[in-house]
Amino acid sequence: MGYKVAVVGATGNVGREMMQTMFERKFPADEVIALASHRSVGKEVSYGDDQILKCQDLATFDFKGTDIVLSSPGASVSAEFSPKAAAAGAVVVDNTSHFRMDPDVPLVVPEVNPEAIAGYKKKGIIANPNCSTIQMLVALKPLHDLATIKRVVVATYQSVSGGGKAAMDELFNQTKGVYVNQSAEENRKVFTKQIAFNVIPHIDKFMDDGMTKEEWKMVVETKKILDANIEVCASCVRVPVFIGHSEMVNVEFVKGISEDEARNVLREAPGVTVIDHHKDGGYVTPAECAGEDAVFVSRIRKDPTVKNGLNFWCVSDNLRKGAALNTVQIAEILASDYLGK
Ligand code: 2RA
Repeated sequence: MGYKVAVVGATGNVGREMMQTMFERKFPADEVIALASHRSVGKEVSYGDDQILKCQDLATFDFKGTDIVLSSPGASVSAEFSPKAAAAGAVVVDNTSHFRMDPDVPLVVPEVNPEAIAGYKKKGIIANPNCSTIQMLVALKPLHDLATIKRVVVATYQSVSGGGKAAMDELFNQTKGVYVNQSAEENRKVFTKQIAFNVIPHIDKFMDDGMTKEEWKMVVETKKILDANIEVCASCVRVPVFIGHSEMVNVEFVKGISEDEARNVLREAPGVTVIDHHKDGGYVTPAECAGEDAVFVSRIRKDPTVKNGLNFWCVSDNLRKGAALNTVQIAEILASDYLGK
């Protein structure tokens, strides 16, 4: 017998990717229900190669009998409906930011802290971290085990798909517009500045200390998931790429670690693919990682300005490992190790 799974936010970028990922990985689902806001009721979404699901109304859906909810609506929608689903007996794996820092909600990257999943029993909710945190931690975990990380300085280059479908449309329309002399302003709704042929050093809202919330997430989520002693200094930047987040990561360790040791341990690490030839083209770019599951690590090299320092570049499909795949991996562990059908 398999599971009854509801996907909340089924028409969004991540919701669609969740259903695709579940199908590809043969998630043991007997029934999959697509849920969306009232205005998307009846809209069709595909599950696998040949199944079309009609979206049902999240607001009136009765979660009783649903085993697992994969949730990726807006944070305020999740704040309202995830506790309702949990109260009806489902376990919610939530991709929004709403529950991530709740001490009674585990925040999980399966390659890093799968044991934390057991904490779902407190509230019936497991949180999926932010996309930029997930890919960085998949790469940092084996390095931390080897040489203990003291401090991380990271600059991100994040694709527009992290901002949803409207953000992707904005990049597309502004790019097209440039060739027909249309001002970018005419096609600007989501971003604060032109995104086509530009980069924007601002993701999510500004906080009192000048950090953006996206940067803050990388700091606090790293502490919650990997190690509270790690200091993170993050700068998050939106770039005109459709899919795939990139990060240039500088790490300072407590113990000495050579480039080769880092490369070898990363080669063995789950979820990581090392492509690192120190020559033209010997690295992975976001255009090559779209549709892939791995976190790709390249450009591993010493930082000669500190005692135990390394730099590396990592890219990953933010809709897959940064969102849908990580959520489905959590659900897989939940199904096999905890719910036991
Ligand atoms: C972004 N971090 O890329 C968001 C998506 N979760 O905007």
